[in-house]
Amino acid sequence: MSVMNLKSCLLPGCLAGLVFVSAARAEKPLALVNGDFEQQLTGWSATGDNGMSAAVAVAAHSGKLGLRVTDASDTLGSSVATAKFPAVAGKTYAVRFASRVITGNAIGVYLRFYDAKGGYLNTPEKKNQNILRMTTKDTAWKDQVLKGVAPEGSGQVEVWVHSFTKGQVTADFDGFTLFEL
Ligand SMILES: [Ca+2]
Repeated sequence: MSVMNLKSCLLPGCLAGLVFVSAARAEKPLALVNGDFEQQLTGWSATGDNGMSAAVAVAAHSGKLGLRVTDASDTLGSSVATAKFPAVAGKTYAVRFASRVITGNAIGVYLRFYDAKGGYLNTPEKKNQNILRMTTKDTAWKDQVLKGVAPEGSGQVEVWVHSFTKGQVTADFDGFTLFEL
């Protein structure tokens, strides 16, 4: 912006214009329910979790509860997923959360897109998985963000917290929010 334009921006009309541009670029929050685990696992699906995930006080980053995943198996993994939200092919989605590792690194947060028939569009075979994998260094609470572009044919998106079948890990998560950018 030139000095001339900056000066003209002192006028109320110009400022209103800036606010408008800013609003047009705003992220669109998706209605992820209970991303802070204050209502236990309400709104999350723990099907196939093998009893590894729980909302507990010791895992709280904010509020009173957070999600602790305790995976002490080399042959089973955990699974908690949000509801599925409408997704538009080509658009970028971002999940934000806080996490820390107690021990291990065999765990990640995924953004998974589905087609209209409920089929997975992100697979190891397609090499297009959106995964933010924890590292053993992440022992302090850290704000994380994982972004993913909805592939062709996308109809829905979900956030999935999954510890791997191979490997053991204990990790905490809290404060999930999901946005369409
Ligand atoms: Ca919390």
